[in-house]
Amino acid sequence: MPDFLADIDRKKVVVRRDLHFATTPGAGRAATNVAPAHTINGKKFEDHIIDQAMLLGATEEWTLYNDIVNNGGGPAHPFHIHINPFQVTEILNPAVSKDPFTLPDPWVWWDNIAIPPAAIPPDAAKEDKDKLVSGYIKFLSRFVDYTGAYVLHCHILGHEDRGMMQLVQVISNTTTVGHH
Ligand SMILES: [Cu+2]
Repeated sequence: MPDFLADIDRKKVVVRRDLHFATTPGAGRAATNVAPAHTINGKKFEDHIIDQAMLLGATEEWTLYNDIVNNGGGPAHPFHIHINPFQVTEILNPAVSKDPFTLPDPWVWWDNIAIPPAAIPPDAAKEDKDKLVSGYIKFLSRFVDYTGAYVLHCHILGHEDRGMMQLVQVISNTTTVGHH
């Protein structure tokens, strides 16, 4: 195993981020003809707007949620980010269990993974039998080598093209300002 593929050191996490993926169903082909909306953290993609900025070399932990919308679970959103792969450490798939699954190390490197939809866990406690729970994915990533802008997005074309995408920018961790 080459050194650069060694597991990310959790103790080096400097930033934690939560990203919420949400699909609001449309009104279909009814007279109103409202298109579904696909958002991340409540907004659609906007060109030139940087949604996530980080320093080169930073280690971060991200949690991606598949939100409950209109008392329902949406589709699974296959999350994809360019440039740097990530290591998934924890998954909550509420269609399977109310308890998250912790992945044993050594972890797998991913560049695409589905965020499980919200569901009522089959093993929910009696008082939670009608409570939807958001699915989530937790991962560690390092922003190595590359400075500049790129994107993360849902890999379902109809979702990303309707706005389920964000601009990411990795910023140099050195300064060009000298001392006098
Ligand atoms: Cu999607």
